[in-house]
Amino acid sequence: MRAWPAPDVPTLSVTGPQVSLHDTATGSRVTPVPEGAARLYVCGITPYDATHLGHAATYVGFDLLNRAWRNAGHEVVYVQNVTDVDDPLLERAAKVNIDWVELAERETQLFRDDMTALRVLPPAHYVGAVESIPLVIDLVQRLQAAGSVYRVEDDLYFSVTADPAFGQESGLDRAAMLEIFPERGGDPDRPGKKDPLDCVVWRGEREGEPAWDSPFGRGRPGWHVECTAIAQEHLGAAFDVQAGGSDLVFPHHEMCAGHAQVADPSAPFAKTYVHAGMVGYDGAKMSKSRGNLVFVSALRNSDVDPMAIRMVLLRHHYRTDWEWLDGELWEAVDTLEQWRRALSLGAGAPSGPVVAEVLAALADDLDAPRALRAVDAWVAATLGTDGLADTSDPDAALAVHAVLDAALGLDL
Ligand code: 5CA
Ligand code: ZN
Repeated sequence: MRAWPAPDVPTLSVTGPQVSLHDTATGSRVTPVPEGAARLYVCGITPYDATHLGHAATYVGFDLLNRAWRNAGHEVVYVQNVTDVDDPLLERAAKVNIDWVELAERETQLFRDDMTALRVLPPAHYVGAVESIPLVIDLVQRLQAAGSVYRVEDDLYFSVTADPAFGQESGLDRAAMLEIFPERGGDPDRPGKKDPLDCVVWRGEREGEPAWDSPFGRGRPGWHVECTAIAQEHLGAAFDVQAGGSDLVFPHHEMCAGHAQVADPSAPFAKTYVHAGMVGYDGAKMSKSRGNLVFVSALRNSDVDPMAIRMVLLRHHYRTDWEWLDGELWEAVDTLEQWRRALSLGAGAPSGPVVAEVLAALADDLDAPRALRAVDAWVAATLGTDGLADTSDPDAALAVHAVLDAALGLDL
């Protein structure tokens, strides 16, 4: 699948520090040491209603990792999927009476346009579920060969007990898993299952639903195998970071880890699991099913500067849950005006410390709010909000402009 165009990113004259991240699996801070290129997988959208600000926060959050790694001198191989066939997409298409392929294409294009406007670096491999069906079939066959797959009517299930490490990614106990599972696509009560937590890897054909030929009969991929198969194909085993919103910690990333572990016990799926907090609106998590959404495209259509949207997202640390407030957008519009004014002066307060602080903050578990505070202070000193403008560094604006663009994705 086609990704979106890459923005130009300036190369900085200083190298950033190695990036440390909070790892969900161990609950601790880790500093992944990429062997060769850094390998990153971020779970992509299910394209039936894109792109709300929760999605945008997650993709901008991991864009900071992509940029921090590059600024630390690593090459990055970034992979993202598109769940372009799954229950929620088919249900929405049926509800609004539109062909599911057309709906997926339309929403995926909208997502590309939103990511382009927000200056999110595109993945090297942007991969749809439909185009990955041969990969999924191959993975299901490997899981079968490992004795971890069984049939319930026309559907194939993955047996979670086949993975001795099951639970290691989320760290949840069984009671918590059983509570969350049905809320996130699971079917614990289906008769014939060996364990309520087992998940579908191949869903047999249903009337009125799309289906593809396979050695297990006509059907379509389950959700979790899709990401496992795509990540393994494009990133190999034990890649550096598997990422997504915190709603994917369980069951999605746990199942991905489980599939990979059973298919190839010699290596883990990913070395590190990183999760973004949930963005809410009107008192609840912003979600397609709830309908309390603010869309990036709607803001863009009302002529909101995409850099102001990006700035609001950056004001919140990627791991916190937070609520979208329209007032913060208008504050960001004002702040950008100030920042642009300071940058237009050319000379300004010394750039060395602010550049170093921005890079250090981002390498410290992607602390964008701290990075922005450093820039706020530089702008205040440069404009002399206390009556003492500091223009001691003749090339300050050039250097600050470059780090804002390269590290924070703000092109001002
Ligand atoms: N296609 C699957 C992943 S394979 C999926 O979860 N799609 S999604 O469209 O529902 O979500 C896309 C990404 O946005 C996921 O990483 C998800 O964790 C994240 N996300 C969804 N809602 C929010 C929210 N309210 N706040 C922050 N991130 C969110
Ligand atoms: Zn995924």
